[in-house]
Amino acid sequence: MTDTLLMVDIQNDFLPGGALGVADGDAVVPVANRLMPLFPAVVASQDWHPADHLSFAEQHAGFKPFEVTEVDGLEQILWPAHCVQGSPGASFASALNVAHIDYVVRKGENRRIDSYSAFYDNDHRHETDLSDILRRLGTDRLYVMGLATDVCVKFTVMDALAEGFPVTLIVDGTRGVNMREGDAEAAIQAMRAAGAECVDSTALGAHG
Ligand code: VGL
Ligand code: ZN
Repeated sequence: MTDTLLMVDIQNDFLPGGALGVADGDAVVPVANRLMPLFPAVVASQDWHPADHLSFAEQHAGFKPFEVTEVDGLEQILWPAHCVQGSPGASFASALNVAHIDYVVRKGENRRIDSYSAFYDNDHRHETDLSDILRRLGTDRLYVMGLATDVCVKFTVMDALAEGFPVTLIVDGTRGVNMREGDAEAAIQAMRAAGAECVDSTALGAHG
């Protein structure tokens, strides 16, 4: 039985003080560092945008961060510029033990479309290598943690379940953007309703 740990977007820009800082986001780093050695395989996703990505508010005259518009007919939340390819903010959290990461999956590289899920872009047109990697590893269950609960973690978990991977969400290994109060809690409930098992990291020991 192979359990794979998937760490979603644990990058400097999503930590407090970062370009799109998530409150208490740095709290997931020690959880990740404790869990990685317990898993036979560790995959990390990395939000990886070109500097002119159309999810950035600054690319849309008259719009401010966290306002909503449309890009190519698809609703787009406008974010502060973040995770620009090669920038320090796009690097994995400085305190993250990156030596334990076996595979990195980058997403959000196409200027015209955002990619919350680590599997697909938001229009489900382009697929990353994540499914292939998980199948090659023989993944029987995917353990998911990271940032942010109500954005990239949620979309990744929903796609993982749709791809047929049983999912365990490591709840204390996630933190949310909470654009509206309660978003992260609602996201956890939605993931649970879709079939994800929810656990606390302290319940996890060594994994085959
Ligand atoms: C994310 C907003 C924009 C995330 C990425 O990783 O949750 N959120 N890009
Ligand atoms: Zn992004």
